[in-house]
Amino acid sequence: MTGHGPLPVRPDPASVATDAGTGGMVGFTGRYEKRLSDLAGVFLDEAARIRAVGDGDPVIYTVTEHRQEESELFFGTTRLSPGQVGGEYFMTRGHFHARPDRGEVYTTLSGTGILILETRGGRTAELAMRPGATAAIPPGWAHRTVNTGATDLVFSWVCSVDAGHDYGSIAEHGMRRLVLARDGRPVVANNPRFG
Ligand code: M6P
Ligand code: ZN
Repeated sequence: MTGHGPLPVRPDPASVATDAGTGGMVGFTGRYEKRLSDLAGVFLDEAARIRAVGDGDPVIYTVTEHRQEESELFFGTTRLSPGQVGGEYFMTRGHFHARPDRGEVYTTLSGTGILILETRGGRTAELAMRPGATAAIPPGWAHRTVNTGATDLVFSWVCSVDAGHDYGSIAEHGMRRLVLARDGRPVVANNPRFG
């Protein structure tokens, strides 16, 4: 006897194959889709969103995750379709983490886009997403991804299991910056709904 207590339970090491083009993961533990009908209030032009829901309600993004019992981290992929609603590119809902001391890491696997970030105190940042780009999202920064390309935007992410999602304030008035398509190119602009 050494006098030490029992060792804590730890997960076994695991390697998970991810398809960079689709975000598919072998042996994923969870998956969900968001269609345009799930994204009320996300786009400035709500009438355009409702029209597009009537025209077939496309899948906007799919989140696939791998979560192990007893691990403090989990990871996954998000595949975001190309397209626009009312002159804004398809995007995720965007969220703060419920825990203000938890960040996240994104690595773009395929496609191109913009990662929109902001703090509650009003700092903003936009980071280019292209294959191989890894973004450090610090604690306290809300994050939303926007697909500005003509193909799927696929990225992998790693996060603490206890980070949690806080959608409240962004669902209410959006983020400070939005990405508009002007003459076929992405332009970052101030959100007139904010504030
Ligand atoms: C990324 C991660 C997930 C997040 C997903 C969709 O994959 O940040 O935690 O859930 O994007 O974004 P949202 O939850 O804002 O709709
Ligand atoms: Zn997050």
